[in-house]
Amino acid sequence: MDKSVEKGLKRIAVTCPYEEDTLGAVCEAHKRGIVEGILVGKVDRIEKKAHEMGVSLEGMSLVDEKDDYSATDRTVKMVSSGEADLLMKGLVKTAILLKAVLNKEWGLRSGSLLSHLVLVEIGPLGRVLGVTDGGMNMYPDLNAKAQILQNAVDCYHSLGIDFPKVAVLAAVEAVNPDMSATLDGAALTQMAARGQITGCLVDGPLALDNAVSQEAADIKGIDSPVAGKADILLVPDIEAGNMVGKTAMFLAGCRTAGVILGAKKPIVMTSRFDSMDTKLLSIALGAAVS
Ligand code: COD
Repeated sequence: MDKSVEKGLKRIAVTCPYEEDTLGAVCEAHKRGIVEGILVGKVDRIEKKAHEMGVSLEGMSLVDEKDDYSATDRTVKMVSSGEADLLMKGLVKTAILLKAVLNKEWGLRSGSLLSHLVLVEIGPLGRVLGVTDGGMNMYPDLNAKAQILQNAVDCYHSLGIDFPKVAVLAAVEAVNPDMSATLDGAALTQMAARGQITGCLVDGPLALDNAVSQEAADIKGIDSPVAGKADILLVPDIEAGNMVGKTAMFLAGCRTAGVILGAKKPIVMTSRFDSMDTKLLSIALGAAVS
């Protein structure tokens, strides 16, 4: 039997781990026993980078591929065939990776919508908030939002959080027919009440302040089981989600971990500018939910 399977270790297949933060994070995760690394790409380039960084590739598998496209296709195929348990993006364009992931014959489609979730450690609040979807679906309609919400809830369940509270964010907490995010918030709340979304408590529309601050909710007189206590923030679109995540990271110095959910296996898709810490935490998150 494969040694990693014997030890219960998750195998992460990484496409094009040519830059310091990705390679460093995978080596560290491998060293700490979080995952077993499979590095796919130009092996001489990977080895040269590891040598420059002074990190060891001992115990990891290296798979030689000539370019970004063939490396990414090979990586995705390894995950969809079960040779690896999760996928990670290295120094390769997001479009190349997502096209391979969505390949109808050998990609990682599962029949569900794929969506991105980022966990943000909010120091001043002393808790972790999930934000979705600031990374994959651009302008989701109501149906897509329901699936994005369910993906995040299912992920929380697999992390041991049984009944997360979800705030559907808008700019205001009153339903305004001219603001589609408020209409979606009200509809999703009712869908959860009717059992069309399960395993969570949903309320919306809520504005960001009253979703996370009990004081703000009290001052505005909002009587809601979610207001002030949200675990997950469902944002209206990719622009809002991306800015919430990046504001927390770059302006407030929060630690984050991100993952794409809804595929056959989790996908760690961090951006080039993300730190080694973010990449390491994202690997740990992916391994935990895989
Ligand atoms: N889940 C499952 N299947 C999907 C999804 C999804 N989220 N998105 C598209 N598909 C399927 C469709 O059903 C279809 O069969 C096929 O893929 C192509 O669909 P298109 O033509 O609508 O999609 P594309 O290929 O034009 O775009 C899909 C992307 C995910 C590439 C696109 O939505 C995108 O670029 N998203 C933003 C990614 C990004 O830039 N993130 C920023 C990271 S910081």
